[in-house]
Amino acid sequence: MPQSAGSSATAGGLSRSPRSLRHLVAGQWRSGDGEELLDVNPARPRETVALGRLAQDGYLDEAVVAARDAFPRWAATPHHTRARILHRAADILDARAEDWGEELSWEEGKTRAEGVGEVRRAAEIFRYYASEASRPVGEVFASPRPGEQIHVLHRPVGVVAVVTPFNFPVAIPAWKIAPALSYGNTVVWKPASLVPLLAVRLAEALVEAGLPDGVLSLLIGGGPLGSRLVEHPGVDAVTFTGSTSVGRGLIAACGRLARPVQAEMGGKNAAVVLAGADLELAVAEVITGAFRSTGQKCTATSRLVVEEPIAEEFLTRLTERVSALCVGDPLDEHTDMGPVVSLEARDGIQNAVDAASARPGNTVLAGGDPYDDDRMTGAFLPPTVVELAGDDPLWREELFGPVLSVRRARDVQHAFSLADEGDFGLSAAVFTDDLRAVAVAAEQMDVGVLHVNSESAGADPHVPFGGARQSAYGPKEQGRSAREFFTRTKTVYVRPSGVAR
Ligand code: UN1
Repeated sequence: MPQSAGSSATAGGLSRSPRSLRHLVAGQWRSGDGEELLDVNPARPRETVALGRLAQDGYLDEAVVAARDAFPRWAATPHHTRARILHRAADILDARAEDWGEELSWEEGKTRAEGVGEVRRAAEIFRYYASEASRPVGEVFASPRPGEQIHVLHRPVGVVAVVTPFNFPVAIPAWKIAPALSYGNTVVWKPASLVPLLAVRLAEALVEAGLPDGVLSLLIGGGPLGSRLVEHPGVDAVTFTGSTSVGRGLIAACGRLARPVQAEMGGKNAAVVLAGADLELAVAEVITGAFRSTGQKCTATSRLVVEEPIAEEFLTRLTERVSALCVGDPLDEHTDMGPVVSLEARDGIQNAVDAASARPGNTVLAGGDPYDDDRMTGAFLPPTVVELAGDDPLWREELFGPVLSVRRARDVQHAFSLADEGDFGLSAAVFTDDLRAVAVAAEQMDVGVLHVNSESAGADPHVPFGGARQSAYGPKEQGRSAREFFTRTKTVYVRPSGVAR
């Protein structure tokens, strides 16, 4: 039985009294006196999760000045000291994972298990980058001139503006802020105003861990504040994850300023199920990829390509399982899928599904219609699968919700070319045990991340993450690639005087 949003008013263990939002500016917690900000539960939009005011204008300048002042000291702080703070922050995140994970679920709408898992994931990311600080900080090259050495040093960039999305309120900030700090940069961070509470929690963890004043500032605000931060004259580099349209605007602004920018943007990621694949495994992974986090991941599986000989059987098994998913209060332990982040997001996605199902030849295999029970007051959408007659806006446009579009392929080559259609190239999943097909996928598919026999989402902290084509701009995130963005090289020619030439 699907769970209804109203059936579990007491779900979860924490008090439901609204939390207070605050900004961290130059080492001080401030309440802000911009417009009022109401942070609501997407499952019950009349319930307030947190309350506060947007950052006022002067906060931005103060935060950037504090970050500039703190930079030389932080960059010169021994890496072990920086690493100790990151480790302590990781321990605090782990210790609070249950409570903060629950708040995350309450605020963002992903299930409680996913919320807790995300806080723990952020702790792992902090640990990884704490250790990263002990790795080599440069390379030594031979010189064509006798007696000389050429040293390439990696130095921090300076003040980094961090702009993060709503869908991973803690993990995405962690994989930007942790490397920024570990390599000796200071940070001014503007999270999505839809998930400000978890941003406050992460900043609290870092303050409690002993981060010096000014090294991190947190400003809660809307898009205009983000633009002013990105273009602020005191900022040296910008890292962004979010929508393609906002990302392109930031990239253009940074281009005008000749400012380094790293942007992770949209995806329209395909799962390709080939004849001969383990269908049980593929069904389970496609469902996880498409509907976990209510499909709100840039890496979510939003397209399915299935090879003709197994299409009927695969789609039957898939739709049966999708229709049985429990959609409801994310804090209820039986819930498989919570709401999307807001009523506006819900309506936009539903409109796109309605338009697609009205186009001739397209068939809704699961979901498709909005709820008419008590879930209709929340940002709930049913998990939806639509088989398309051919190319279609639903095949190309990122909806960022629980919608999977399907096409059938004549053969392996056709399957890979369908999967590569469109402007994005973030991730893909291929289900097969055929080594030749795996080799072709690895060689030909134009994506930044490829999974074989696992869902299209997921990113480990120690390996590069990022997309091809319109999905990303600038250096990749995570692993050693993070160093490329969060440091700049200085090439030092060292020639002792008196060397015979
Ligand atoms: C994941 O697949 O677990 O915004 C992480 C996003 C991506 C992160 C995906 N930058 O969804």
